[in-house]
Amino acid sequence: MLCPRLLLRPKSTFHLFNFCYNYDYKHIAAMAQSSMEEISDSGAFVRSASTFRSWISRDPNSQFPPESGRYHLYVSYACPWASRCLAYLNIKGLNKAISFSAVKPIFERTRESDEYKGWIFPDSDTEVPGAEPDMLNGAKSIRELYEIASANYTGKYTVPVLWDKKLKTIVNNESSEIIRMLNTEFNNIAENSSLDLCPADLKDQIDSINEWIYDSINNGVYKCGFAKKQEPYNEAARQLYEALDKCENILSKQRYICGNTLTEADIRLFVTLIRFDEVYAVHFKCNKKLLREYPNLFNYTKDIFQIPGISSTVNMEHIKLHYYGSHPTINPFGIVPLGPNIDYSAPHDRDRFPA
Ligand SMILES: N[C@@H](CCC(=O)N[C@@H](CS)C(=O)NCC(=O)O)C(=O)O
Repeated sequence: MLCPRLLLRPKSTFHLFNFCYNYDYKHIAAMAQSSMEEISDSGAFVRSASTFRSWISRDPNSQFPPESGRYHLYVSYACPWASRCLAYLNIKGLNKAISFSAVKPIFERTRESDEYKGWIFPDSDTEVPGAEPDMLNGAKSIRELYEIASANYTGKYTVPVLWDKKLKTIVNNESSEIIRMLNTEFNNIAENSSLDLCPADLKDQIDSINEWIYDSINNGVYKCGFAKKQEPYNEAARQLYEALDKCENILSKQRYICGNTLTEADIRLFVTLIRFDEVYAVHFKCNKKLLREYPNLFNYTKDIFQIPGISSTVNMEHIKLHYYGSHPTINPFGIVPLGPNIDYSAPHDRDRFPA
């Protein structure tokens, strides 16, 4: 049975994760090695909480101070959660201070002794353009990194992973927290330190917008795609389109989702929108309406894509190969659809609003 506390309005998605984790969802979370296994008895996808939750902080007593060259971000270009961290590295001007590398796009067996398929590093730089071997730890998979960080780890082997080269451990694997750290804690090092994507006067508004956008859109597309019964799919799709309509309405009146200033909420929304027509519309059955049928959302997506530093975080080849190639229960033959190949660098009309 699905956690009855889900029926209550949670204060934040973080609380929602923990309520579920602490209640009858525990048995699912404890066993799940991969998101696709996180299915409740009612057939709904229920994502479990991330495990490593330490903070890089300028606090003098911090175990993880913000030192240049100390941290590494492991990502997949396919993953929206990892891509938002990558977007922050670029727009905050942190690429010299924090290194990153990307895994191969399609899940593969990580070990001969069991069946788990997950993120794998290539053997060479040339095997899959964009993906790199793990030069730091010589790991063959993201799973191995989790095992270096915690010998008894049982849980999902997800990206992003924010890695501490000095202590050889995972600092944090929760993207919503990683982006907050990148926004504030490296400002002595960041080339674009004046950019504040979560200013104090907008924080409450950003938090409350993030909450419904996460639940209905970012995670909502996964709830549509991973549902194993019709009813949870119907409900997730209903909520998804209600939220997209709401965004379309907001964006008909202002340039960005929190007003006329770019904020964290835009980066978080963007990573889902950019994947929408190419992947989610087909693979996750989010086809009631396409992104390009929403004039404001579509132009907004182009607008964010064209911010310097964002387009290089969008590797559509990896994105399509991953989703269509890594979920055999959804797409058994791994066929990657040809289209629609949207050009997000084409002109947009968002300059009609003051920025
Ligand atoms: N809460 C995490 C979610 C990360 C996540 O689910 N990543 C997916 C890729 S999009 C993953 O690595 N999945 C691996 C698996 O399910 O085995 C975050 O936002 O950082």
